Amino acid sequence: MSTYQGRGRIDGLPVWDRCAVMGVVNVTPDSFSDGGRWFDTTAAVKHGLDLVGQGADLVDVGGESTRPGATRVDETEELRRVIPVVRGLASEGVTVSVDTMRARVAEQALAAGATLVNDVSGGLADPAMVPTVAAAGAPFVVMHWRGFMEGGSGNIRGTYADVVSEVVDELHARVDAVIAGGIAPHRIVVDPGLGFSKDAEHDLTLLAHLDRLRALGHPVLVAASRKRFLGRILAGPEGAPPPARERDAATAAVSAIAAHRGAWAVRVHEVRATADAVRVARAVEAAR
Ligand code: PMM
Repeated sequence: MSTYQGRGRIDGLPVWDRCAVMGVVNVTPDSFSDGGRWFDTTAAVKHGLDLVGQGADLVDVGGESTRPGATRVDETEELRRVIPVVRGLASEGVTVSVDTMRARVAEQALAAGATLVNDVSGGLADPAMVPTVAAAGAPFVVMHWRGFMEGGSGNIRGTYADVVSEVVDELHARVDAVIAGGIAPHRIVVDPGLGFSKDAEHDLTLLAHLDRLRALGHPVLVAASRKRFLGRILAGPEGAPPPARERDAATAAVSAIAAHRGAWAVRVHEVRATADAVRVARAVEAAR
């Protein structure tokens, strides 16, 4: 028996019979894991198509780095980076998600063919975001967010007595607000926001309790790809963390775990191994 129905269905998106794979295209010069590599429309579209060829079910296009200490790009520049890439991928039939905190970027991306809005601030950074997504009738990712991360640690505001309960409660409140703002419940995805105002212990604890996030009743997106907590695990207590691009096998391991635990989708930079991981998880589920 498949546990698929437990992942949830999202109005406005295709249905996959397993954990979906969201490939990442960062059209930025400075993302921590792949900054600068796809900072050109043609290269970014080609990269997105390559990710689909490798097994991505949808492609997440972002034009602003969210890494700690990153300065915000202005809206005009974000639009310039993102919209042609969204249009190029959507015109090839790719299901595109737009990773933005700005309503105007979301609106124009949806007009250019994007299907899903992925906002790491869960609608908090731009008060126009929720009404815009509601008016468009688009699916919306609500990530757990405690504000912009200044400085180098990424853990400002990251004090928790009980990280799982606090993240679940804060996401619950955010989901209620987003629904009150007019976004239909069946269009809402939740995301624990790994690495956002969280340290490695917090990220691991959240992954270990994915069931508590699923109990919110919305599909869960897990975005662990190449993140700092994986560097910490691989380094061991004394060692230096390997660079972001050497964390892909660890990322695929998280993908298998997240898929097995009922995540709706995993967001990854390197798709091939994760595409295999979610298929293995699906086969194991089907054998139950
Ligand atoms: N993390 C990053 C960017 N976008 N979106 C969601 N929904 N969840 C995340 O955890 C998330 C995100 C930062 O990673 P990147 O700079 O490698 O893309």
